[in-house]
Amino acid sequence: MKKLLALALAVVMLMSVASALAEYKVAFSQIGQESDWRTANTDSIKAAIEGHEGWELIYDDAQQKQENQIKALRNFITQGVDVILFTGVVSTGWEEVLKEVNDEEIPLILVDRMPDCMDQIEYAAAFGGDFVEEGRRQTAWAGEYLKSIGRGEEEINVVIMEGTTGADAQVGRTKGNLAGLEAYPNLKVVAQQSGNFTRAEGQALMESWLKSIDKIDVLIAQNDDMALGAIDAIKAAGKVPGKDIIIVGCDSVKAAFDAIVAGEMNATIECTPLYGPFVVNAVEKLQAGEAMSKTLVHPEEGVYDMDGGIDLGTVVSVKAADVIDERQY
Ligand code: GZL
Repeated sequence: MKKLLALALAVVMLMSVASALAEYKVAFSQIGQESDWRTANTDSIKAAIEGHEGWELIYDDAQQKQENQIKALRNFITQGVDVILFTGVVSTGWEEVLKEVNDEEIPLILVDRMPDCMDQIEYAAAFGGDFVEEGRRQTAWAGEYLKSIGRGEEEINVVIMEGTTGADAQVGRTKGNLAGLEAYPNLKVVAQQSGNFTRAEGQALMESWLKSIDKIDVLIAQNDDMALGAIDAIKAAGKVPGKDIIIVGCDSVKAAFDAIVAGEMNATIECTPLYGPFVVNAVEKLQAGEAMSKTLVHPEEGVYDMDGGIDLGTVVSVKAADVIDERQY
């Protein structure tokens, strides 16, 4: 009997020590699994949190639905988590629920896509891509490349495959795409439509454009997954991707590097998903009670293409084949 009591006491003590050790609850409201970028982003943040002593990950995948994210945020509040990481599937409609997070004084860390109410809410830190510059780099790359192959005066038809409508990344990249085109008056936009950042929808959209548009010279795809779907459609239509149609993606995921090295894609603009180290740094500072800047931090990002050497002002492209083996996502 005494042995049983001793065992029970040991188990209770172990459980209380374990719960005391895993006492810091880091909640993450993730958008979904729509792209290779998103998968790499989830993996980076999960590994960082689950690999940190004393932290427990509370994770929610919203399957690209805003209503699911709002539910998740309210569940995090009910669970009494210690900090919330948040990226919004779209940029509007968050003020009410994020103010509920503020009212509960749960620190908020904004990653990736920013809510348009970020100036009206309290948050501890913010980290994400410079989407306008990424968009500008896409069209500037196309303009500079065409000039480099002697097509700088030719009337060029451009189609722009946009990301999820209303997402911070889609709004910013579209703004940048159009701003970049101002320097290349021979590049004319003949179609602009959302492929929702997914490969399947990118393929379907390119199939419809190939049927309805006589001459497509350049595809600007606001993420690599849509570009890869479009490549499938271009090949199925008997055209040569990367030659008949110049293809510029965004994200710089591994599959895009493979396509560029294979000659089926021309360039990709980097947008790193590897936010794990940023999250660790921010949450550790929160735990230590250290103040942090609220300035949105943009990571250093590159441009990768078939041959390198395309000067975009803020960056010069690098040959994808030269760095493909060292890529982390
Ligand atoms: C960008 C991110 C975008 C990626 C897409 O930071 O929000 O969402 O470009 C992803 O691949 O779906």
